[in-house]
Amino acid sequence: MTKHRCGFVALLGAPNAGKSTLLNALTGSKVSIVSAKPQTTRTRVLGICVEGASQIIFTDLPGVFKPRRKLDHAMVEVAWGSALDADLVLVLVDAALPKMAKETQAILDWLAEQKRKAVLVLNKTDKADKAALLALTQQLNATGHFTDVLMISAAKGDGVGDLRALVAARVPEGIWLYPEDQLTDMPERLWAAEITREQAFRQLAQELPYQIAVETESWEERSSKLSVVNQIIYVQRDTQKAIVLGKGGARIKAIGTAARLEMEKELERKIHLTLHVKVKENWTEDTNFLRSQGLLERH
Ligand SMILES: Nc1nc2c(ncn2[C@@H]2O[C@H](COP(=O)(O)OP(=O)(O)OP(=O)(O)O)[C@@H](O)[C@H]2O)c(=O)[nH]1
Ligand SMILES: [Mg+2]
Repeated sequence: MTKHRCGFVALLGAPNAGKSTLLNALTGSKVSIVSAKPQTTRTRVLGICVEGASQIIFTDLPGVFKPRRKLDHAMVEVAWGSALDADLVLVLVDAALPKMAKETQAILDWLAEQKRKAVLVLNKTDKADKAALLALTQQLNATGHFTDVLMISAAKGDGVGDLRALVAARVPEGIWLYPEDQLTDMPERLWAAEITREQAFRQLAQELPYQIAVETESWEERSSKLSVVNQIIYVQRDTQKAIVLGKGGARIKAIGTAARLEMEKELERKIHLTLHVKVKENWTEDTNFLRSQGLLERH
């Protein structure tokens, strides 16, 4: 009989490397939110895949960066902690950048310090210059920290199947921890709050996305075809509230419409979504608030 395998695989990388895009490509589902801005992911997001006799529990993580606020510290701690606990670490590198991100150097230092080997995943190869990609591969390979090097495009799906197959063979033998068809451990209410936050990241400029948190206040199943959802968008100051609302409420309406359409597509049911904006002064430094939002959860 084939032995079952099961293990945790951490996606470690600089902000914006494409970790969440990869998680979604691996699971074939919209599990984790994606935006063009760095520091989109704030918590550990599980994406569970079955490949042959292996159950692979991928953990999408916040990117690692130099933290300033309490929120940042919590994000970075989750990333390093989950990587430490994982059976296997994938280091994701944006190969389309003109030069290696400084955060990637911090990951190389961490691997050296931990005396750990990882799998190097060069992402965004669809956008990378061939000669630069070769030079980057050689530079990273020379560090001696990597057992394998894979080139992928998470956005296009290139190389994602090969990556899943490689990881399936590397996770340790053991019983499966989740039911066969489970995709993530994230509750629907939290996922829906993330979908709205994704729109905030996409539709609001500059620093504002970093001042925002979204919470699902209530979720009511009116029928098998309709859910009524109320969410709060937290900002830190009154001036930010005005920007989120926009002229005549236009901005919040656009955020709500886009988020609702995404929820309806994924959940295959109608959603009545209402968004409220609340000022929660300095919430990014507020331990109790961060804890209440699941942002101070340990790995
Ligand atoms: N061209 C190209 N763009 C990609 C690829 N993978 C991701 N992206 C883009 O890169 C940006 C960041 O993607 P995310 O998946 O949010 O990156 P992340 O590593 O999860 O970022 P954080 O959560 O902020 O740490 C988005 O605009 C993606 O569409 C890829 O293979 N090719
Ligand atoms: Mg992410």
